[in-house]
Amino acid sequence: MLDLYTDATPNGLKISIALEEMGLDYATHQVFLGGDQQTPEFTKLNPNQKIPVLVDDGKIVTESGAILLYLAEKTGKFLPTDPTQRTATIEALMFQMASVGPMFGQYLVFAAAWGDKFPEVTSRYFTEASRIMGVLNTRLERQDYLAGDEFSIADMAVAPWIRLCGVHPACTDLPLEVNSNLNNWWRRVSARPAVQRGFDNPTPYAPQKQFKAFVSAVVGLGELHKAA
Ligand SMILES: N[C@@H](CCC(=O)N[C@@H](CS)C(=O)NCC(=O)O)C(=O)O
Repeated sequence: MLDLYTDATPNGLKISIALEEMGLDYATHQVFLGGDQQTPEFTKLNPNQKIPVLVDDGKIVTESGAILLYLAEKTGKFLPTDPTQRTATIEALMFQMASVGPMFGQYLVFAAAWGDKFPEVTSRYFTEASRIMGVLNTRLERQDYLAGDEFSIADMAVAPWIRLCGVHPACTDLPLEVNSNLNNWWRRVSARPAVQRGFDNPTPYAPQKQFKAFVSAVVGLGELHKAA
């Protein structure tokens, strides 16, 4: 049995997409990121106190990139066996983990959580997230998917971040339409029924509850941080 500890955030949704695309049975345990990630029970699953976490018959896997690789190995799906294509897939996945996620994440922290209190910092991350979208656009010049001609775990990793351009108020100015290869890729990927099911699991908490609690617990503006 697969147990997914998660929430409706980009890193969590990557894994919902993978589980849906791979046709695996799993139970979803929604973690409220307003502090439940800091409980002793959750910290036992992930000492880094972040979702997602996958538990496969007692085996715990953390870090969304590692979980995607684990599931791809387990099912033999969405990670090519050909060495060149496999390397391209891992390369694109690492680019997501090291660049797309952290830069979009920091942009959101300064644009939304800090309410653009430090415009120079917001601008630095907006510029960097925009540049990264250009890199993805270039990668997609001669191929339909991020690692080649086949949809892979690299596409699953990037999709929830690009989705933000349509759903998060702070992200609507990010340059999706002008990066037409990336925009076309987004249309292709987001049209997949399993990707859509992944985006819907879990159902997000009400935005006010989610946002306030997350800012308080995580971003350094709340009681939990003062005590630390
Ligand atoms: N590198 C980690 C990052 C995970 C991560 O940042 N998760 C966020 C949600 S998207 C989280 O749990 N934040 C809660 C916190 O930082 O306390 C991964 O890819 O799994």
